[in-house]
Amino acid sequence: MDRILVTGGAGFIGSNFVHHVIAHTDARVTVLDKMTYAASRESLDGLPDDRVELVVGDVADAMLVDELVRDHDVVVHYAAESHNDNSLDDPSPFVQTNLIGTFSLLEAVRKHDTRFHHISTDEVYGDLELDDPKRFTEDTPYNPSSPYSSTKAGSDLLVRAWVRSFGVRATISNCSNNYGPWQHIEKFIPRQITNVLVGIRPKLYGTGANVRDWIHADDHSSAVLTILEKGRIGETYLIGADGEKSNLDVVRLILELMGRPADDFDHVNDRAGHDLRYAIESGKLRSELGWRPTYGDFESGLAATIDWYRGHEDWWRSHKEATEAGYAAKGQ
Ligand code: NAD
Ligand code: TDX
Repeated sequence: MDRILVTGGAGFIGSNFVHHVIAHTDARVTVLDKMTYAASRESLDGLPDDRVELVVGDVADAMLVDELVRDHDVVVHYAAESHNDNSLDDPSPFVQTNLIGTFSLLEAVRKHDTRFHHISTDEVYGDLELDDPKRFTEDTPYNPSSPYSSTKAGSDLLVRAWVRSFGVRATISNCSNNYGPWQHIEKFIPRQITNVLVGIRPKLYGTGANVRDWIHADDHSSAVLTILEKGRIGETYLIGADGEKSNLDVVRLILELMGRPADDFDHVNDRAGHDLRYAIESGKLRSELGWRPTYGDFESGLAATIDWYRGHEDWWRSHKEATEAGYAAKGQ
């Protein structure tokens, strides 16, 4: 693992992984990123120039992808359109990047016999009832709900088919909801933190009973590196940190940690097709590969994330107004 190509490495989770790889291995990293609205060059600040290179380009550009894959030992594929609400407004870039982009990478790793790891989401499994004792496992049938999750599910199935039909050396991981620094403020947790910081009441979709299973992005990165180092080719691993919380509880905790009354939020229009609950059973990753999360305590991870947004207003302030205007137009 001398040369790793990380697609989407200037996004929230991909950039976290690049920092993790530089800190914990001797590998050199090339980031391939289209630098969409969701990317941030600052998230790659402080990395050594002689070990990290940024190539601005599209994962769906087959010629560029082929040239880059040829020169790398491993590809870790984070690049995606990632926001459910955007996929409801316009699914087209989701189909293009998440499906065609994954296809072009698979064709290149097939040609050059390159190790491939595909980053995916628990949303491919659809949702669970609030009182369902079961959680998602590697054997749960696919049942995605949104344009976003259906394109991620389709990309997973492409990877599985390329493993079986062409012997591509690939693994897949499906992770639960991430939080931490550098997450775009369109997403739930940073949206509410930055709302409080600028004096807007947090906005909860529907009743707020929906449950998400939270994991810190640092723990996601350590899990992915563990899979690259020890994972079995052809296998899927679910990544989760037993962090189930209702959205209502998360909003109340953010308000409490920021010194605001716990009821100082608004209920707004619900998301169409809103998944009720995600929950991950990550026993396979833990027992087979020995991975453990380090952020056992969501509250302290959240408090650190709040501090980070407080200290990085220069990073998010310029796009706060436009992000909120987009939501306001939908009554959200
Ligand atoms: P993000 O939106 O913050 O970052 C995505 C990155 O991909 C951006 O830097 C963007 O510029 C880049 N990108 C988009 N289209 C591209 C293209 N055509 N070519 C090259 N680069 C392109 O997303 P994120 O939250 O960091 O998610 C990264 C990956 O992790 C995605 O595959 C997502 O499905 C998966 N995932 C996310 C979560 C989560 O909670 N955020 C959970 C599980 C899995
Ligand atoms: O303002 C809001 N109010 C609100 O109640 C927003 C933006 C969201 N929500 C709700 C919707 C969800 O139930 O909060 C929950 C989390 O919403 P998002 O941050 O949009 O995440 P989600 O839709 O769960 O998807 C995330 O986790 C899985 C990532 O965005 C995906 O990329 C990942 O695959």
